[in-house]
Amino acid sequence: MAKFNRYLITAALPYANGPVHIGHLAGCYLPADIYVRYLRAKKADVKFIGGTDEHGVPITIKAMQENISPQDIVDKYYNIINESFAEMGISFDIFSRTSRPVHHETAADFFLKMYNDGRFEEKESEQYFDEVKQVFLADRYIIGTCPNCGNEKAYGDQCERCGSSLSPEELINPRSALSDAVPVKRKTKHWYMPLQQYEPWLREWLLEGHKEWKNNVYGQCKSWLDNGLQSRAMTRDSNWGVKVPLPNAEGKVLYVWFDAPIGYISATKELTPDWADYWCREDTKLVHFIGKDNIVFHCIIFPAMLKAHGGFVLPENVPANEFLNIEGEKVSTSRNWAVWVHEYVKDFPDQQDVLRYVLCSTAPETKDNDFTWKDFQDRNNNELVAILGNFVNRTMVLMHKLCKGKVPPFHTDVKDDKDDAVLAVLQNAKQEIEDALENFRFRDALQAMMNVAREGNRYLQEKQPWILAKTPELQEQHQALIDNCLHLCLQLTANLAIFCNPFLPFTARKICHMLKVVDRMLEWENAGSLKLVSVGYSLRPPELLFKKIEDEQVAAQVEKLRAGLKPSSTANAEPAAPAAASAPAAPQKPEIQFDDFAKLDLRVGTILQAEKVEKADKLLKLLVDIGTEKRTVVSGIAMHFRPEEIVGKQVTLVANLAPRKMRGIESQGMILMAEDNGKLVFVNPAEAVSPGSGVS
Ligand code: B3M
Ligand code: ZN
Repeated sequence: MAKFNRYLITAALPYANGPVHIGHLAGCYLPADIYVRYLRAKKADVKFIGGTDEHGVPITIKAMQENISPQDIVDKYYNIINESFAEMGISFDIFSRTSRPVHHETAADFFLKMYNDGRFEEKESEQYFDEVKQVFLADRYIIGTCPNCGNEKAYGDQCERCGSSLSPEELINPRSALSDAVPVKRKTKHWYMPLQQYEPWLREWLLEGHKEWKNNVYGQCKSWLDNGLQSRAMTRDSNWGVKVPLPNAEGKVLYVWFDAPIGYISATKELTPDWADYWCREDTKLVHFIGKDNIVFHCIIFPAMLKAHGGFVLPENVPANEFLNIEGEKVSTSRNWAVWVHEYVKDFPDQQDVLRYVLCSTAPETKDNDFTWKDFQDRNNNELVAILGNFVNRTMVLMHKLCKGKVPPFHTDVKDDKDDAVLAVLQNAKQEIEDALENFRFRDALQAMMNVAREGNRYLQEKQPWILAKTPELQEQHQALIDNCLHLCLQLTANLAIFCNPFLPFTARKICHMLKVVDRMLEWENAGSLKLVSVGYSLRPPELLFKKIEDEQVAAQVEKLRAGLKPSSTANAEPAAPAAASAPAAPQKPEIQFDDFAKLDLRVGTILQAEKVEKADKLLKLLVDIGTEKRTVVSGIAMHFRPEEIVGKQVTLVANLAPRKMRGIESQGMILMAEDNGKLVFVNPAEAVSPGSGVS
């Protein structure tokens, strides 16, 4: 810790081609903000850098789809994104844009320095060109038949059916994803960074030097390095982006993944004339918060660029999160399967901390995780309302009732073991929260904070000051004990404000308001103190910190999700953003023997009836004809199909799976489904067969 005198914290720059959803928040913006708020409370010298990524194919594609200029696209979404973050309390010191002149200049200079130092290879190659749209087709903007599995919709960088990594040249019958035209080959020149030259250095710096990085991050980096690095083009043919600052480079721009991370530097420049203190001094701790699809760029390519350029600090950590799914399915922006932040803040005004709490509690820190509206409601009602809100409210109400609205004194002569125990809880919590936050274990830190409120409730329950004050006579007799209990509960409440501040900044401020203390009380050095509210001080009336979320609100959100779902028809499918140099496909399961396979009894069946299962959003109850009999099957596909549209369809059934009760209905088998990026498709024979036909 002592090694660092200042902190530079970055959160990935979202593409300005759409609004942000809760997966973005959970993936990197919320953890980054929690970390930064904690550092600020510790009075650390910290800058929190953000902004939008406004270049690259994701932007130009969106512009073509909406038939407006790229500039209009980025202007529109910059505003929406910026506002969403502000509303959620993501406290950037600056939220910049890569389209600003300071960035174009910074990125061009960075490139030029590397160019002058001989860091690039200049290579001419033939690439596919769309004559209709007049653009070169990189990566995902070219579609064709996969040479390995025959999938007719494989992309130029990857086949999503068989997972193989491809180059555009390998596709059979290539077509432009933009115009459907058959592309032609054209010669084009680009500047490549020979990443393989940085491999020994990367191994030493990262694999040897940063074994403390999260397993998911370290593992991905190791596998990239073990697979061997190759030269990678750092320029593209396009009119949208940072122009390549060389003569005769008309129509060439910097590759978006070259310019975007430099955006962190440009934004710092825009923020402060002291930017170089943060970027160039060894005692700065640089931390990049990102989602898992950005790992290779932040852990391998950008560090190699920084190294090649020279003079900059390198990231000290890159605590990337995995993905957050929604209601059991992958987020898909093209299918509109997402909870949008700008809509959440409208639907749940003044409840930003609820979302912050839920997303932090279920943060995909080590593996993908699921967000469900039911869980959102449960965590609000059973944790925020019932534990934290309840403790603070009881404390305030009782203090007003039994101590005349003033902070009561603490009488050491009647102090007991229970008082000591609650004090110990406070001290331990401080340490626990610090340790967890400093090691990017945000869920654990949040739990430790909530434990303080839990213990507070337990303490109140043990002391029962309302019983001690049952009659005026009793109260008079017990006033010292009552005072002690509420004095400690008030100090605990003030400490809870400090502890919850990084996670729940709006709540922390509400507590400060009730206690009539200024925000400065929230400084971390005050944590653990028993002198946060002064004896005799009169406090404001209690106000509820959280309110119950009703079943109807949750049902409305689930309905909204389902109603907004767009079919993923391939005709107007939006090409996904170029994958992070093709993310590794799901690993194959361990090998099995033929005998293992032969145990499965697979049969084709026809769906005779389908209906929704009451009170189960995801389930459909099906009646399936398998020739010899009719089976009832409960299947988790209700989010994907309306019952009436699947009656009559043929499906493949695992007929010998042990029956299982779901929502009181016995399910007698399982239906096979293929999953394509969150979309489910029945696995059925290529032509109709008689029900009961075996599959082997
Ligand atoms: N815009 C990718 C993304 O939004 C990219 C991040 C840039 S961080 C420098 O996931
Ligand atoms: Zn394939």
